[in-house]
Amino acid sequence: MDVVTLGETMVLFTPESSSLIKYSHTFSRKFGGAETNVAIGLTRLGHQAGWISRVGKDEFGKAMLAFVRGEGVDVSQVKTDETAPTGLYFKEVRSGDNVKVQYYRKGSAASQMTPDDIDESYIKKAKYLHITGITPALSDSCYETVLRAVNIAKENNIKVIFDPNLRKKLWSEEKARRVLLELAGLSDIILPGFEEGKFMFDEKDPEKLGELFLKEGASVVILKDGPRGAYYFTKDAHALVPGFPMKTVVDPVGAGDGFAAGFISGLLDELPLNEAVRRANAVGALATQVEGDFEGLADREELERLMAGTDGDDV
Ligand code: KDG
Repeated sequence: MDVVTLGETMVLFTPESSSLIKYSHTFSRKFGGAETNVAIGLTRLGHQAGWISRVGKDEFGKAMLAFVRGEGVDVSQVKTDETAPTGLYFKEVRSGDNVKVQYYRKGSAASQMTPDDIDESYIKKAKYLHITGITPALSDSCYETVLRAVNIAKENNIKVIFDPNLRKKLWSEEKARRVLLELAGLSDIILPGFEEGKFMFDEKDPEKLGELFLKEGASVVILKDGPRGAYYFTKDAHALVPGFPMKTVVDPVGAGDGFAAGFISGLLDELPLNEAVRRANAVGALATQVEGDFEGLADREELERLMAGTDGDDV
């Protein structure tokens, strides 16, 4: 196994008959969840990824498991919760950067995860553990579950990759800041967005932010700055790696997960840091070109076309 991740995936409904949830009578049913988005991004690039979670004992849970399995992600560690339902969410994209989400995930199956859901031997098989700041926001037991996974990884020299993925709808700002900083302090590689960095440290300068994250103990910090690209920081070097600006953005949700998948893929392929960030920028950019949280994640061919500048040459 290359990467193990844990977190909630939800059934995602997007309006069909109007672009607004309020006026739409029909919705298309998809799936979305930051951690499975990353896992799917990795399998599309030819890596092995496993997902730890819970789904409800309902038709949505069955469909979700079949779907994620079909994308090549190992779902052997996903439990079916006997009582709590699979979580849902609705997403409305008004324009490229104006997205509204409505969650129906309180008390969901995934929010019932406990530290006992983590099989130590499963995490021990991985090269990287990927976590996000969404899972600890779901419940106290989910927070404990993330900590157990991180502790197992650390005891076994498995690198922890942390994407803060701040979701203000899920918890208070004060609690979010405290827990995100705690997890940053336990991680080897941190992938914050620029806004998340500002939120966590109340600092706007990218270089200072990079230093602040490194001081938490990570060896690599990648600060994402949207279409402009991303900065990487280590104790010896830092630089901005330019992004791949797209003419339009169809759906920005999942771009950060695409970025994470591209970056981790670069690490697994042992690329130099700047090239791993370039790959991350490319996968993130492609993810914005298609509706859905993970549908636009690239395979190797699509990735190479964008990076070679031949994207769109098929017509
Ligand atoms: O990063 C994209 C995710 O935010 C989306 O897929 C849904 O996991 C999700 C969430 O918690 O919002």
